[in-house]
Amino acid sequence: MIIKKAEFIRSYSLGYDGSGNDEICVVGRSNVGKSSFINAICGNGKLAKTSSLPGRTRLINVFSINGGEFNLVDLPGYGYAKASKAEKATWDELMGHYFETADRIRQVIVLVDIRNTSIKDKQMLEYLYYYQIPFTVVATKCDKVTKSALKTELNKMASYLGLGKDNLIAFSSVSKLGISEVLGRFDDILKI
Ligand SMILES: Nc1nc2c(ncn2[C@@H]2O[C@H](COP(=O)(O)OP(=O)(O)OP(=O)(O)O)[C@@H](O)[C@H]2O)c(=O)[nH]1
Ligand SMILES: [Mg+2]
Repeated sequence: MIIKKAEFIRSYSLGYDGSGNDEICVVGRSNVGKSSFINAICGNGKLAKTSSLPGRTRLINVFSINGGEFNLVDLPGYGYAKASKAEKATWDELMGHYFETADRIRQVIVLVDIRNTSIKDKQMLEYLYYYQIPFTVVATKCDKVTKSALKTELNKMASYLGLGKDNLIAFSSVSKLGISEVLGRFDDILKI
């Protein structure tokens, strides 16, 4: 797949019931690189707002890809240690509702930091398994580990998350590693 056109549609908070189109959504811990991932695969550095401060994306942001082929959805991050109880409750409610109406979700792209895999990531995958929502795990920020250490780190991550060794895509929005693999995966997902 080639992403020729990516447009921001709108942001939603509570009560989002889908965009009326097939969706591929992006989840992951706060600051893992979700917005950067969307910008990198769309070839547009300004599409989704990124920030070095964690917990910035607090809304569901919907982007239309290739004039309606599917929608890409940037979800708020989980596991931000400094979030208040009320903020955490809002996240639970927002995401609970999002995944409840899961029929239109063709795939959840779960981003996990290559240097910082957490129990929260494991819990996210357990949740998706439980509700039988299809997902793909992408290891982000792979530019931060040396080429020689990358394979070992990926294997460690796969084993911790209970995934097959080859069921991980190594990615970096800085070096652009993994973009073509992700886009190939999107083709497979949308074909089904
Ligand atoms: N080195 C490196 N830094 C990255 C990469 N992806 C994102 N970052 C940096 O990590 C920080 C967070 O990136 P975002 O894309 O805003 O992360 P996010 O997951 O959308 O964050 P929230 O919306 O706050 O949950 C920013 O400073 C990015 O520049 C990457 O592949 N490599
Ligand atoms: Mg973000």
